[in-house]
Amino acid sequence: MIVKNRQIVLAARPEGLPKPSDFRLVETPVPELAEGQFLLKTNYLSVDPYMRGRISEAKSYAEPVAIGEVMVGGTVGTVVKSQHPGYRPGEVVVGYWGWQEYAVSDGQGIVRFDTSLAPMSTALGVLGMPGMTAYFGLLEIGKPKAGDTVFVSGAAGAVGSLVGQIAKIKGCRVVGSAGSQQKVDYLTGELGFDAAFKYKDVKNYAAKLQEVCPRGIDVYFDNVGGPLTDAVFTQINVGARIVVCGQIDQYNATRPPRGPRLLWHLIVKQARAEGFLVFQFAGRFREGQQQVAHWIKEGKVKCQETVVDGLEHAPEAFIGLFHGENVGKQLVRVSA
Ligand code: NAP
Ligand code: FER
Repeated sequence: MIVKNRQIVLAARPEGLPKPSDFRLVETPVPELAEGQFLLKTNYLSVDPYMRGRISEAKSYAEPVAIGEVMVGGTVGTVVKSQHPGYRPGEVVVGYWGWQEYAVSDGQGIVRFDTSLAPMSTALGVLGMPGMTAYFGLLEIGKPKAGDTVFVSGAAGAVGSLVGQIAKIKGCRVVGSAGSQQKVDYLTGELGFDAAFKYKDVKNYAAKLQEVCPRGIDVYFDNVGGPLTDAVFTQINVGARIVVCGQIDQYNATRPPRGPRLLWHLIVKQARAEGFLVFQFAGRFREGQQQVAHWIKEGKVKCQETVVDGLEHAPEAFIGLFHGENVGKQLVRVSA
């Protein structure tokens, strides 16, 4: 006889940068379990940049979250009660039941998480969606070769920090950009980046890139877009690969950006810019997870997380992504 659920619902469609009042905490009773259902208790929920798109009007790869609906998002939790033959209390599972303390499931969209690989929080980070984005985006779209210069923007975040570490494992020279000196020191100190810079201090991005990537850029893993990305086009080598992963610089824009026309650089450098969605590699996630888990065990990959406590703080944690408040993967711990 469990009790009440706490949920965060979308209260309003944000204009520009989301605000706490665009979200609302509600209490609802947890429904009784029917045959074939089980009850999940959320341990961690994920906040991610893509959610900005899901709460705007525009239909994208999925329907937008409706006003009054529970916020979407990746979750990891524990089965606490079951009327389902396939799930027992105590099992740790990953899914997309969103920003709430409890959820009733029939198993759809639920995947077991093997806690012998790594702690359960990594199911939303290095071993989850952002981790697979870094792994397949870099290796399959970026195709780095030993000796290449790989430049990663948003380098201290969930995706970027893993991209840089994998590029190092592959024998590349790795350079990153991030929003604070603390992050820059973390990249070059803890993560073994060859160079990094604080983009917020830079006036001339092209000159800065020339300084930190004197042999040009072979692979650009783009998490941010905007003027920094514009400058990268001027610094690419023949045969370069631009991995278009994210454009967070644009996610809160209220009108379409107007930038320089840059495709000329792809012609003269016989280069490729390719967008991708992590889900196109869904059939290979097991392989990616096993490999990244192996690197963690070997000490070659570090999985930094920024954790805030309490479901009620999920909106601030989400908004914090746009202010660079996170190092590594931003998580909300909903229950221990
Ligand atoms: P994250 O990097 O952990 O968090 C977002 C970071 O973006 C912040 O920490 C902040 O760091 C930086 N940022 C915010 N506003 C910025 C701006 N205007 N210019 C430059 N940097 C800014 O997030 P993530 O989950 O790893 O995602 C990284 C990117 O990958 C996002 O663009 C996301 O949409 C994309 N993504 C794509 C896919 C796909 O399938 N294509 C999948 C997952 C993620 P600073 O302190 O450095 O500013
Ligand atoms: C993301 C940014 C964009 C992401 C997905 C998208 C899963 C997809 C956008 C679209 O289909 O329009 O970070 O992560």
